[in-house]
Amino acid sequence: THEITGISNGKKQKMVTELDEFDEIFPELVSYLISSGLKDSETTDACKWFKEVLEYNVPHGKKNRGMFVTMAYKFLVSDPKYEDIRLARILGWCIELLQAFFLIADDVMDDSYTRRGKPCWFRKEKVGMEAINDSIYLECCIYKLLKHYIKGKPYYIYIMELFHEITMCTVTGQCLDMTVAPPPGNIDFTNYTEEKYRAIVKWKTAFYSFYLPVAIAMYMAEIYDESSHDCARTILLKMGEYFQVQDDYLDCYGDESIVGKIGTDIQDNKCSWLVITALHKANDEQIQVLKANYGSTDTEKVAKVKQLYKDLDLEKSFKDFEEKSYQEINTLIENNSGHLPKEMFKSLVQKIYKRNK
Ligand code: DMA
Ligand code: MG
Ligand code: MG
Ligand code: MG
Repeated sequence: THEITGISNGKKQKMVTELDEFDEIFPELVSYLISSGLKDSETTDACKWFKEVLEYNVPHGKKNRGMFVTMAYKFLVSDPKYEDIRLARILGWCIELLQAFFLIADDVMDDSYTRRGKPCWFRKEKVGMEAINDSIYLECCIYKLLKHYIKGKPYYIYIMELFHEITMCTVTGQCLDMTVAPPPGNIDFTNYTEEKYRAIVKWKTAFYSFYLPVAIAMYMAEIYDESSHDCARTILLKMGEYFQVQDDYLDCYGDESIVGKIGTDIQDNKCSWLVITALHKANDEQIQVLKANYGSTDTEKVAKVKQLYKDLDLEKSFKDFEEKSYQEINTLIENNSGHLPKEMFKSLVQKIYKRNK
């Protein structure tokens, strides 16, 4: 398939992976995005800055979302043309741009320190609140690329509208995430319910991380019918929920050098899967401990919350949740795929099951 292994002169050659092919396109997109502004001496300085914004913030993640487009497309079209695979990769980069746009803002809102093993963009001395404009710049790049590469294709308008709609979903989710938390010093867990949690993660994560890449591939394959999109959405939103629970778990239990970010959910008073589960398992006394220590940057308070998580054996709860979700997702795939290939959904789950980053 896309991996080329060759033995020549008794030496094993380097395999060209889908990730390599995906990465190879990025520099070309950067040149295109900044070239017009570079030609005008008035905007040269901004374009030089934007080049750095793109290079620092866009290409260094796991790139799961970006690569999901090509992965899904290959399942949907039996003999894809090279040129269409290339477009699938470019649209994958558009998702990576959307992600970078949200992450820059998310790190400001969450008061985070690191991202992908480096300081958050707004933490860089020369950047600061300019990060807000840079984040908006990255969003603009999506539409510039769509226009340049797919205008004229029958699916152009569908994919453009999809990006608009999914952006709206994600900002809605980010708003829920921010507004569920009461003001500091006034801890009140009444809003921290499972229903509320499900709503937050569906809107802030599941739409853009899972439905978006597959829906793009479906449009490219000229699958426009509502019922197929409904089938896909049902399965993919469930995967997205599972993915955000993993993210919440890794915020506290992940290895920083592997996940590339320092957790801040306890300090930020987040309605995280861990705190929801803790509230569910805790006795009255433990709930008091949680109330007294959650949502503070004080390292001793953070340590008390982590100790409580340990006492409640949330690691075990998470492992159980992971197994249960995996089963549920597979059942959904079996029963809800409609005319879509089950293998496409299964290979997406395999990419995230038991992930540690
Ligand atoms: C992130 O949720 C959601 C979006 C839309 C960026 P989060 O704050 O838990 O993400 P992270 O843990 O990567 O900061
Ligand atoms: Mg965050
Ligand atoms: Mg956040
Ligand atoms: Mg997180």
